[in-house]
Amino acid sequence: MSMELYFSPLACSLATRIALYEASADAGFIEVDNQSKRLRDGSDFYPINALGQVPVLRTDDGWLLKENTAILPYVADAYPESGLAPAAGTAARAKLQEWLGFISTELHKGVFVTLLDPEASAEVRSYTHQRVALRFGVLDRHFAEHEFLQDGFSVADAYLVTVLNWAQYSGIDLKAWPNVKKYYLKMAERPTVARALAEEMQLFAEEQVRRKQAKAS
Ligand SMILES: N[C@@H](CCC(=O)N[C@@H](CS)C(=O)NCC(=O)O)C(=O)O
Repeated sequence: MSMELYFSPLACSLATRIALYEASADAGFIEVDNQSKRLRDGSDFYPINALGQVPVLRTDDGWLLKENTAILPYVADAYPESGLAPAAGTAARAKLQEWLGFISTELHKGVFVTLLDPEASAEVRSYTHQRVALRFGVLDRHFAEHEFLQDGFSVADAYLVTVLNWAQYSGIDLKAWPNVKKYYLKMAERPTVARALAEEMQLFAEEQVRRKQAKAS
């Protein structure tokens, strides 16, 4: 049985798609409508994740794994030849976890979730925008001297390019952090990332059409 990823177009689950492409994994992809919490066959997503959130990975042994910070290293370890994570138990692996934690809590949840939420008030938005400079400054200084988050492309880069892709929809102009911008543009050109982004842009557009049709009917 191959791995299956429950995903929503352009959501954070894109990071795992990128990792699976990097690993040339034989994986399946199951689309979740994050508004209706339904799969394309109409079935309910909540039994898969009681929080109604993607990503969820069904492993090749058939059990379900949630949380980006758990799924991404799991995929890397399942395909060690892909070099997507340093070996477990090393300092480099601990640093990978540090980056994953930073991306998940300080960027994904700490900044982007609020800025992407159409229901967030102007006050909340303005407060969140104040948190951006410190966090993006950390990244900008890192990318002034490094091509990737670690020695080579890792699952942390897959996650980072996924959240940086939301900047354009969040009122964050990457121009203020030129090294981050350069990194994002370079990562977006990487073949696995470019493929994942193009596929999910198309799926996102199709999802918008379906939602419009459902509203009109
Ligand atoms: N703690 C989870 C959060 C995942 C998450 O925020 N997923 C978003 C998409 S990027 C989602 O499914 N949101 C829909 C919802 O919360 O209803 C993780 O890090 O994996």
